[in-house]
Amino acid sequence: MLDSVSGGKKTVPTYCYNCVAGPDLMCVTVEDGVATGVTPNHDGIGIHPADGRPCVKAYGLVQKTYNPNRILTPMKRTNPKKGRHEDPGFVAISWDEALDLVAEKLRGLREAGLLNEQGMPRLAATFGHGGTPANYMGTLPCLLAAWGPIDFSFGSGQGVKCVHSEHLYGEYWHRAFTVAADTPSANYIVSFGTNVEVSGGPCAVRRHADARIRGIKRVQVEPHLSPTGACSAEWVPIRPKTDPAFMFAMLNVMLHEAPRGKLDLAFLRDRTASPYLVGDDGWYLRDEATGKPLVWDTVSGTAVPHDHANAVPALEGDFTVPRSVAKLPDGETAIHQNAKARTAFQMLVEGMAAYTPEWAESVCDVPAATMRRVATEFLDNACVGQTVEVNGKTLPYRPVAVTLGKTVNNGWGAYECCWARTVLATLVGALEVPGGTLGTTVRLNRPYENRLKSVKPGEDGFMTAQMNSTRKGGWADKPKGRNAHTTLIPIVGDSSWAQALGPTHLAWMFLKDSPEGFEPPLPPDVWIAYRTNPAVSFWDTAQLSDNMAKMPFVMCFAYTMDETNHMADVLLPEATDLESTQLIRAGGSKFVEQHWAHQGFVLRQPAVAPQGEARDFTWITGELARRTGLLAEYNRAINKGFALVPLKGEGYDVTLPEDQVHDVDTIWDRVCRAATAGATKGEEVHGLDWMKEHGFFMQPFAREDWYLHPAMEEQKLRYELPYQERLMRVGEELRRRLHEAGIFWWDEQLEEYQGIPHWHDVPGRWVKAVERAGAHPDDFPFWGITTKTMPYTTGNNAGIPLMNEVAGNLRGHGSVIINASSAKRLGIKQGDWVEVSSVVGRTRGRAALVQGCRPDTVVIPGQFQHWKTPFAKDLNFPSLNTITQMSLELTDATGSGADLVRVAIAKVDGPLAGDAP
Ligand SMILES: Nc1nc2c(c(=O)[nH]1)N[C@H]1C(S)=C(S)[C@@H](COP(=O)(O)OP(=O)(O)OC[C@H]3O[C@@H](n4cnc5c(=O)[nH]c(N)nc54)[C@H](O)[C@@H]3O)O[C@H]1N2
Ligand SMILES: Nc1nc2c(c(=O)[nH]1)N[C@H]1C(S)=C(S)[C@@H](COP(=O)(O)OP(=O)(O)OC[C@H]3O[C@@H](n4cnc5c(=O)[nH]c(N)nc54)[C@H](O)[C@@H]3O)O[C@H]1N2
Ligand code: SF4
Ligand SMILES: [Mo]
Repeated sequence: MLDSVSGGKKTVPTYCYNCVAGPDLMCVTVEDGVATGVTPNHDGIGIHPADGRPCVKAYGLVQKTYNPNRILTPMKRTNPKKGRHEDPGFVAISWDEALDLVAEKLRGLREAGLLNEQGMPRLAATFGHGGTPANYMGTLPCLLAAWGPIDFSFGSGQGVKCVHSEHLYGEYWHRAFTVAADTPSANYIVSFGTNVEVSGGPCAVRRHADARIRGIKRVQVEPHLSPTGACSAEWVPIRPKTDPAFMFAMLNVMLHEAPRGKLDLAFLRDRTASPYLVGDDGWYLRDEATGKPLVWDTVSGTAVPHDHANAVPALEGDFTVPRSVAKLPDGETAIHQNAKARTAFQMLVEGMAAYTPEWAESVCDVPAATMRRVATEFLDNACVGQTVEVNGKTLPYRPVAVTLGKTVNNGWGAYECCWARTVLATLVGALEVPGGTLGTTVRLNRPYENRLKSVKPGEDGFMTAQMNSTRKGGWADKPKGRNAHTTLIPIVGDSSWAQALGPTHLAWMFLKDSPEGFEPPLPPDVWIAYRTNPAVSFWDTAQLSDNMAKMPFVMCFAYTMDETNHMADVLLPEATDLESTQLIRAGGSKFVEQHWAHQGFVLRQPAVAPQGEARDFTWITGELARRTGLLAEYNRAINKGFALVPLKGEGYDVTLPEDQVHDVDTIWDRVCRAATAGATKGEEVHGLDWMKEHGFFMQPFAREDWYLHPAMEEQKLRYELPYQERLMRVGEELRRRLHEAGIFWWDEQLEEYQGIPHWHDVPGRWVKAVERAGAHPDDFPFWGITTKTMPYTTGNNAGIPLMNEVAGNLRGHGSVIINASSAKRLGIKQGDWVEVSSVVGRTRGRAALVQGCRPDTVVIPGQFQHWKTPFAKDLNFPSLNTITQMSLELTDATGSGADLVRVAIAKVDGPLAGDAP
């Protein structure tokens, strides 16, 4: 797009990627060098799924730029004591002094050795909010790559409390780091707490609005009526954390009440492990010669390997297999003669037999008839047997999907929910086909830009899986990072994103106490944090802040003061969203509902000059590289592609000399050229100037590439469902390894490794946690939950007044949402101050009385209760994070937890005094 310049006014195209639902296109209006407004980028019409529109949050970027509370010079701490109640005594320093100070520290680390005496990286780094900081940190990834081992163990609110189990199981089963409905083609969606009208950004909102016009039915299952519930066809107020029971009941109806013929039997037979034969001991029966799982061939009436040509495997029946072997844990095998066999599908059918809707009714507090009807509607809308043409290719058409929100797909119960959701899809063949349940992108597998390319044959007829070894000798008995991801979480793997997806709260907790048999890790010598505020976004924030104060040297890239950089030694103010340059990928299929029919690159450019002394991230990084003595390695990393794409490829070479510092525009000009040349096989090469003018470079992305199905069919692969034989074996091996090492505190987590999941009292775990803390469960009779709101992107923009102004129009903003009849019982009226307390703390806010909330649940939207962030700290808003437990017992086998806690609520006179915790 041409910058339209008239008078002193111009329109500058750029992107917003302030939340995981991005990136979205937008333009900035600039008058006489001052940003005065944000508008859609109309050049995105027909290209961007929301036709070039950003969401309300992007409109806050003008205030963000001119926020009078910005940190506009580098600063250093003068008070060596750290803690919430210590004044850091920050003083302004020059860039030279700041960069030298950091570089000297970093050089010292390199001299001492990159790993400390425990074998842990001396340098640690934390980036927040679902990986979005990467879209603002310029070439920092190149310096990180040049550095060597870095510990990404210390989490923020992102990771373990954010869609975490779904990330791990989603990628494992169908390359789905996040999971979405194929909204443009779906007719029926059951959403368990997916607040997509709020959390999905303009792309999702647009897709769902269009789908409603088409007549889609969405059933919103969640304890309080979110805006998503409000614009759904039906709201089902389920008891918190009982979602697995609801989904099990749906499975029960589909497997025990509906005629078999209503299921997609061919899909189950050919694309899943349903026909694999399971012995009485729970292991697959395998072919002796090849070790391949056996199926029962109905043509020959014999057991044959799963990939036997022309076999027609049975889904059900009683079989005896004359000779077979089983693959036991630790590489042992068992030989079976005349083994009795059931299919994996039968294991599923039997496993779900007890979970009738009548059973689930008392667990979920939802009428059995509702669950039965939802299951039946799901089945009736599935269109089993139908096909649709996509770009001339015939694909199955299954317009039904199930989606899960972040308290459902996190923490205990999340395994069961992720499993049940994916099995529901397979029963009607609605996994990864038009209209169905889809993955969006990959992060544990590669390549990131097209998840289809990560589908490759692995073990047992399934696709490859990233798995940390649990074998003797292979298992990481010594953790390589402070959250022990390779030691505790086999399924997270060990790719570049894996560590940040380990049990990142353990890294914080172990700074204080480490459990038996586990050497307490030393803190990192240097911790770097950017666009993250764990002191507000995580659980038990008071304890977390105390632990953070133990970090010996902290460097924060800082926008304003906040609760995390309060603990810093050095603050570096980078040029923010509208002031700096970066090229990123956009389009294809990405997080949430970013499904485009295009794919390419979009530029962020300085619409205005940086405020004060703020400097472009790429400039800061280059200086740090030079002063640390890593310039050549850093430039090499840029050339290799760590800024975005390799600078050399077929037919082009725009690599940079390694021995000199390059300015920001030179680097991004090369990246723009390499990106466009690489995408067009050298036919179109566009530099930074072209990109600044046009904003983005896009090419068509095939719609059929939204779906994994063709890649699975071509390679004759099966989804690893419903039975989890491999996870059972991995779990048993992990149990042995941990016990050999004297670690017994992960035993509850080990129970999660089951072939067919079964119900355990999921909500009861939070009640028990109250007891274990020495309190009486009856004293905390309510559930406390949280929810996102449209104008806020986590705690990222809590300091922007415009967002608060807009949010004032939303029910419950900055308040404690409570059911009106529960409030009446407690003598609480609209607007009264209330205190919500738990075993770890208390928080206060005004009561917002509503009908649309379960009587046993209170909701605290967003993440507030700041004590440092300017403007936000004066709002006196409550936060669930102050009162949510951070504990081992509330951690599931993937290492995640949930934003959920048992609470009491009482009327009080006013806010907490001053800086009370
Ligand atoms: N109560 C509650 N807690 C939650 C959630 C919830 O829904 N409710 N959600 C959870 C989830 S899903 C996630 S992903 C996490 C996210 O939590 P975090 O990963 O910690 O990320 P943010 O809260 O976005 O933190 C952003 C910080 O970056 C600062 N910042 C903003 N812009 C800039 C900038 O341009 N430059 C610099 N240097 N700094 C900037 C902000 O001031 C803020 O302090 O929160 C989790 N915590
Ligand atoms: N506007 C905005 N959009 C965002 C973000 C943001 O901060 N603001 N953050 C982004 C990020 S990092 C993430 S992870 C996603 C998260 O996206 P979502 O998961 O869609 O977001 P939430 O609003 O946290 O969803 C919580 C919903 O779950 C319900 N809920 C709570 N407990 C339970 C339960 O036990 N069972 C059921 N069935 N429902 C329950 C609540 O009622 C609430 O409506 O959003 C992304 N998009
Ligand atoms: S949804 Fe809004 S905040 Fe998130 S990336 Fe898009 S425009 Fe930015
Ligand atoms: Mo998140």
